[in-house]
Amino acid sequence: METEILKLKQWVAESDNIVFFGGAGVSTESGIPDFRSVDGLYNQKWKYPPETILSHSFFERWPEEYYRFHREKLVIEGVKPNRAHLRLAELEREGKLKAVVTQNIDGLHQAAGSKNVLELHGSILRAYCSRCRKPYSADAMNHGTGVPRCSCGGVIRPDIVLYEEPLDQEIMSRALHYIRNADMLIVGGTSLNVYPAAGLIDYYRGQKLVLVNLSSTPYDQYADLVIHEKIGEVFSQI
Ligand code: CNA
Repeated sequence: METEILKLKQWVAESDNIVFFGGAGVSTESGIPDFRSVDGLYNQKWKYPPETILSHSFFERWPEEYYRFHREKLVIEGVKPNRAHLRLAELEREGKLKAVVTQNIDGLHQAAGSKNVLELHGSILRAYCSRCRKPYSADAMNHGTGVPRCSCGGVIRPDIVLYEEPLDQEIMSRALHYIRNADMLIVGGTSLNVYPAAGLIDYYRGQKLVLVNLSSTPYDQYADLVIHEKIGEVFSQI
């Protein structure tokens, strides 16, 4: 595996137009469980599967149950960016990395110092009223009990894309633009199972598609370099 990491290091040194596309696996080393690993949210006990609770219709129908799950499973106190987030921010400062496209909703790339972060699925650090769209601080939503309500009576919701909801088209097209023009695309910590986000990597046209993921993905066969290691450990060596 050392040879692969050395190759990645060399490619990063040679490139000045890198785009990173990542998912929940980028934050597991910060202590946030992903969905599909053995200790991920899909394998933990809850009344309903996470994709049911995190859906638009469930939120509309059972906001109390949604918020119980949200506060217990999505909000984790004291999390900090790990070596993958920090190195990505550094690569941006060095002028090598042009954008981070993420499926994560935890805000850790920005906490690490990354500026150009395209959040395909939104962020639990922002909230707004589902009726009048007035913005709210995420604090009231992420802490406390019960369903947070707006002064208009509407339910305050997280600024995340729930299942059954469309992605923000402007963010999607910006992500597509960066990926299409990248000379190197590093894909990390994602099972590449969630569409349409995962389909974005089909737009990459270069010769340096790198996958850094603990388990294999449907895209392993198309990649120019595959590293099945922890992403924080890999990024601390490049
Ligand atoms: P996923 O389907 O749970 O896949 C995560 C992948 O990461 C798996 O293939 C793991 O093998 C791999 N992995 C786990 N830890 C590491 C590690 N340390 N190094 C390298 N690889 C690792 O998650 P996806 O992101 O693919 O699925 C998309 C969903 C998950 C998005 O809608 C996210 O919003 C959602 N999600 C986000 C967070 C977060 O914001 N931190 C947490 C949990 C789920």
